[in-house]
Amino acid sequence: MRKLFTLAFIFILISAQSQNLSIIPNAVNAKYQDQSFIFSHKTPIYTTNSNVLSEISSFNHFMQTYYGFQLPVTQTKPEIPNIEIIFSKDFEDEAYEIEMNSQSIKIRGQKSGIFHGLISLLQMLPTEIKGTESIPCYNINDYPRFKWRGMHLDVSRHFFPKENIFRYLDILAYYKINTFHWHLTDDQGWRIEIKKYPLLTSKGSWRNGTLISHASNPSELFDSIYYGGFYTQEEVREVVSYAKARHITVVPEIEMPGHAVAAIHAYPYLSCHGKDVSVIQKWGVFDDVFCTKDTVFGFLEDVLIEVMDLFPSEYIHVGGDECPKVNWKNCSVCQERIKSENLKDESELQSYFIKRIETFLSKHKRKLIGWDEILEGGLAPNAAVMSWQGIEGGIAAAKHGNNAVMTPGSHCYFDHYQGDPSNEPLAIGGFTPLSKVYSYEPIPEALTAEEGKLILGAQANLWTEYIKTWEHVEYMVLPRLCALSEVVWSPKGQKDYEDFLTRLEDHFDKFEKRGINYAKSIYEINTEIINDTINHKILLKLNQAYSKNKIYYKSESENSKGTFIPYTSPILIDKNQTIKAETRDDKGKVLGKIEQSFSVSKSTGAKIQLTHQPAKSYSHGSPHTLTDGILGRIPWNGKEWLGFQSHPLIATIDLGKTQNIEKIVAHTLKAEASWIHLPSKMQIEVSKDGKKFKKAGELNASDIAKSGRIIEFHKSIKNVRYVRISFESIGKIPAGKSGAGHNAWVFVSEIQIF
Ligand code: TNX
Repeated sequence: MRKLFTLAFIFILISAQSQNLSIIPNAVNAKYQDQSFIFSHKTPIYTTNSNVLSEISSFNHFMQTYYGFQLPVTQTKPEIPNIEIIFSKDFEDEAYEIEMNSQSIKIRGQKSGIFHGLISLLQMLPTEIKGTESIPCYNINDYPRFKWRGMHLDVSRHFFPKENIFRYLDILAYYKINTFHWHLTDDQGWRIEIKKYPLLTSKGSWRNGTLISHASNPSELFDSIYYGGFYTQEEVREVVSYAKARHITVVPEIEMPGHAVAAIHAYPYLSCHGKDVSVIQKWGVFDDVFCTKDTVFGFLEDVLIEVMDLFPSEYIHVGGDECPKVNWKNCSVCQERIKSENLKDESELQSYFIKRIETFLSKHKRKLIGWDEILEGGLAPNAAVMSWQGIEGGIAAAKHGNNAVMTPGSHCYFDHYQGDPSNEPLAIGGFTPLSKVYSYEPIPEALTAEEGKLILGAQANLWTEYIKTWEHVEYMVLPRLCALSEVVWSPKGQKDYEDFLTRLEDHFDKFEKRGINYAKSIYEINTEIINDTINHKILLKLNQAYSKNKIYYKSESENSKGTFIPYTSPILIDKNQTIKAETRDDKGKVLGKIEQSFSVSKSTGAKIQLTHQPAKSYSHGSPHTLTDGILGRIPWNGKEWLGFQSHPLIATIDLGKTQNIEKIVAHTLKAEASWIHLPSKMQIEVSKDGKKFKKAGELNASDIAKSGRIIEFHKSIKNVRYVRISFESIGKIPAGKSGAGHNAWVFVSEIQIF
């Protein structure tokens, strides 16, 4: 009987362990084997295939970095339990199999698959290895969903030395990311040595100071630090081979024809006007771009020859984004080119530019990839499109029969906030929390199954305008990269956010132990506004990803500092107040904090109708976002705003009963680098019955320019129940500004009525 009990106990113990497989990205198939493998620093890695020794050595490099020792490698069959690596051509590229029992761990696949299998094994090891560790056995069969699983890094806005890049590549490899998109040139610095043009780095990699205020702040503040740096070709080769050993392809990006000021500073003849320009010290889009004269193509071809020599990648990224056309309009050579090539306009000239470079690359057996603006004026025949402005670029490319990589700003921009901005380091703006990244589906619904095959995969981008330190890079990337890895690797139908979060906790422990920085923003409390429009009131609901922790909150108002009490149900917001809430673990340690202020007016909690819906990606909580008492903050956080690009914002607010009003205040946004402009007109109409409206007044562009982003309309109006407010946009963004030629966005966070 006792024996039976012991057996049952062991069984329960083992079954509990079976929950412990916390591989990210989740494996396609993993079956618990009811036994354990006893692992120690003496566990040998055995193989008879010498062609996989480099994968084993990369694995051992991880072992050294994370655990301080390497496993012995042998080509004679060990007597003791061992890890056996079996090269097998029966597997697709990158696919692998792990077969485990108490005596052996067998990993099979081709070279890349074996590497991924070793990474899965690495993830199965405990955070610390003290002596012998018992590892639950799983049989795993695993392969990727997409072949382009990318992570980008901008080293122009801020420069990071090669040691940092090695660390980055380790993180990428750990999550089975196989493409590193290295953004090497931009207006703020040229970062790759080109032997034929030494001034590119000696002059073009340095700037005389950097913007320290936020780009959305009209009063610009700069430091005066001479800032720069670049990679020698020797260092580039080291990076490429470090990546290769981890089965990562490095795709270099050399920006053209826009984002070229640093190169033009080094060699002024590259622009249309030939004048000296300084390396840019702030963020945005700038008019000085490469001219379309033959000498520029000669220069770019020389540069690309050296680049292709350094990077063996199938694709070479040539940027192609955000190229203002003003200089081309005033340039006789460019205008002559438009005529001689029979082009319609400057957009077609951009297309000519990219096609000419594509022809050059394909002569050298390489493929061109560029940001989705390369669709402007016609897509080059074999070019691949990186869809960043949304998913439309990817859809258009696939419908055209071209390949695409999806990296839409809404889900894949890791320079955006991942938590409440008041708790986060300063970022460019936006709101892309972990859950949003995890929810991303790379194949757009608009594509047929056949077209869907042209989507190579997805990628996240890390632009570094606001990211100066390496710790900050890691903070922005982790844990969002973990979510992305599952999006691009694991089967679509197998995704489960709750399960992912449970696995993620084990990775957090490992980050802590290994000194890898990461964001704990998911411990933060998420706020949800409940609109009780019948009773004309709002309630604040507090949620958290981890129910293990408890939420406490207090309300601060003009007359009270408040005291923390446990949160049990949604909080009534009936006056101006700030709710401060925190999550605490069972020991009382504060894990996450949030602060939310409310400014209450007659419109707070009111019924509201929009004539046109906001753009899908900026419609959080719509339409009550405009009447929830939350005034959008700067820098802007996507979730506090409604964004309109193709339709005007027309909102009709029902105050619930007839009353007198004195003032209307609209909280709008000006963030021109993100294409968000102040409206050009705001019109007010009022009504008693919701049917017949009469105009109460309007503010025009110059009134709005005077008032700035918080637009006030003063007028005493008696007996009003319905108020209709319409905003007009400036239309197309003017030349010289970011997004020129596209429709401007109008963003509004709140309409207050007093
Ligand atoms: C747009 S994404 C850019 C970059 C900026 C980024 C900031 C793209 C092709 N161009 O130059 O750094 O926004 O989020």
